Amino acid sequence: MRIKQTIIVGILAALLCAAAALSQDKGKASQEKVIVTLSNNKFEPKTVTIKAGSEVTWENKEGTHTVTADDSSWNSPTLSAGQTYSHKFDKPGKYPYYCVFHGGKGGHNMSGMVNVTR
Ligand SMILES: [Cu+2]
Repeated sequence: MRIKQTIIVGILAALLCAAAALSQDKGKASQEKVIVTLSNNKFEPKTVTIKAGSEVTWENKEGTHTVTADDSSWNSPTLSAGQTYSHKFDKPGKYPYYCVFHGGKGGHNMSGMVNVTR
């Protein structure tokens, strides 16, 4: 009986370790790289939430667009289809942005939001 119990406890402990390792990997993956796609004429997803120190990459699928911060603190060049732009967010906060051709400040038309958490 004792041996059986020991084996069962051992198996349960191993399963718990595996589950913990898996959930850690998931957290890391979502923290490292977030992709937002640009198409005519929207950002998808419109809002992303990331941890401070993470990088967002915008991939332009079609048309001509920009990724421009509402406060102009960061700004992509004009992106043609197939081009990408990346920006790293070190400080927690809300970072609204827009496309200068199809959107405007304050969430107008082609616009998006990056929420950066600790
Ligand atoms: Cu645009």
